Amino acid sequence: MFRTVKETARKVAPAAKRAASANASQSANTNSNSGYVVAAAGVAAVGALALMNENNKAHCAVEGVDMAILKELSEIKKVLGNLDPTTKILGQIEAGLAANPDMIMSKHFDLSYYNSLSDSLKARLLACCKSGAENHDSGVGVYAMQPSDYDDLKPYFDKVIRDYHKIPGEVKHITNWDLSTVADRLPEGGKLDLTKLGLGTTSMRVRVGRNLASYPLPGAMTKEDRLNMEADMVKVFKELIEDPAYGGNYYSLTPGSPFEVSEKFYQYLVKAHIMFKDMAADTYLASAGIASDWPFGRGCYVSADKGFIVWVGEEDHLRIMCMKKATVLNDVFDRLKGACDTMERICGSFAHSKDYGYVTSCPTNLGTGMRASVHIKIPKLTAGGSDAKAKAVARPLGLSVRGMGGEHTPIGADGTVDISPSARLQIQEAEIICALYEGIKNLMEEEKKA
Ligand code: ADP
Ligand code: CIR
Repeated sequence: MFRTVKETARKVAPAAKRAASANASQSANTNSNSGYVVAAAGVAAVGALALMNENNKAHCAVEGVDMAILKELSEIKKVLGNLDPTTKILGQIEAGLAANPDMIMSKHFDLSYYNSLSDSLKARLLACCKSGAENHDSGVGVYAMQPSDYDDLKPYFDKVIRDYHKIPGEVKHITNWDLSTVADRLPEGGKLDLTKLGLGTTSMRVRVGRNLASYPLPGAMTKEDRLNMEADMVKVFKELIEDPAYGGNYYSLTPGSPFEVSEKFYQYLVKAHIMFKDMAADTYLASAGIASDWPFGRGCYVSADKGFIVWVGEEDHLRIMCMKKATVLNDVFDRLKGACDTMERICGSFAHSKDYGYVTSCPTNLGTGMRASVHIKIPKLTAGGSDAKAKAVARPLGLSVRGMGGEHTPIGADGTVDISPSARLQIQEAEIICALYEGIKNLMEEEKKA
């Protein structure tokens, strides 16, 4: 990735050292020019350090760059990193690649593409990459900050998206909720009935991520944006609450809101799988700015029968979901389709990309934004309390395994897990619910064999 920088560094390391020392000794960044020199020197220093790492392995035998200079550059990099955010994040991205070569953000970060961008696009790209730069254990490490990032930074995002979603060619997403178009995958009568797979009453949930076209994505929202968006959504929920088909309540976490709930009630909602967890505790979301200003502008609407829920201010502006303990998957899927249409009619249009479908903060959710899940018990595949075997068996079936409190939480003591089809993009909504039904069938067969 940094080959260009490394080559440059060979040539410019001594000059970079002088420039950096000069700038570091000034009260740096007092004018825009010094900022550029510091950044340029810093990039060279970062490159030289990459070279040093490479050359250490080759017993430090590289012409023109001796160990003394490289050691000094290491010190310079530390100073520069503290002075200049651009230098710091470029260094973090490079270090991320060394620490975790599979991280999608750093794997596709190409310095020559970055250098070809205008200053404003450079800053936008780095803002998107900040989460992975600061969290080297990220799998993906990148979040969009504006719906337009996916188009304006397409040469970068397209690689990220195609890598994560394993799409070899051009991405062209189609939205389609119509189950009659997948009739060949439905059992006779069209019902995805879990009793036919040997299951009883099952906890089912289907959610979609949606963002309002009128606000920046959560990572770039100001506190004022968050409060204004919540106020806009309260107006939407008032309409739902007055509609006998929905009814219910809005619960806010915003201190001082007329809808504010107590900490105890919030914890009850989280435990009941109704409300989202404390985002400030999620380091990926915190680094991305998505968790900023927590808990301002956060809340959730819950319908009278508790089966239709809308989260406000989590990773996406809205997470719209239907939940039910029952046996027929069509119940939650069909209800969600109707509720999404109602929401889109009242909210105005949601952020949408002609190629990538519904726009979400995380490129992993693009397209449908849909996760359709059930809680099922697979005690044999989770014997010993580990989800490792269940995940290994589920992956080739196109399924993700999560814990009982959602992503990054432990599985149930009785072997109950949350399973959902992994695909979100270049798959249609109607296909996702079929994939869940088929996936449950296949996983139950694996459980029997285990
Ligand atoms: P998301 O599904 O929005 O990506 P999480 O994985 O964190 O986010 O899950 C959010 C909440 O939804 C968690 O409380 C999780 O336990 C709950 N949940 C997910 N699927 C189901 C289900 N089938 N039944 C009940 N709760 C569920
Ligand atoms: C990461 O990169 O690991 C986190 N930002 C979370 C990525 C989204 N979730 C996922 O891959 N299932």
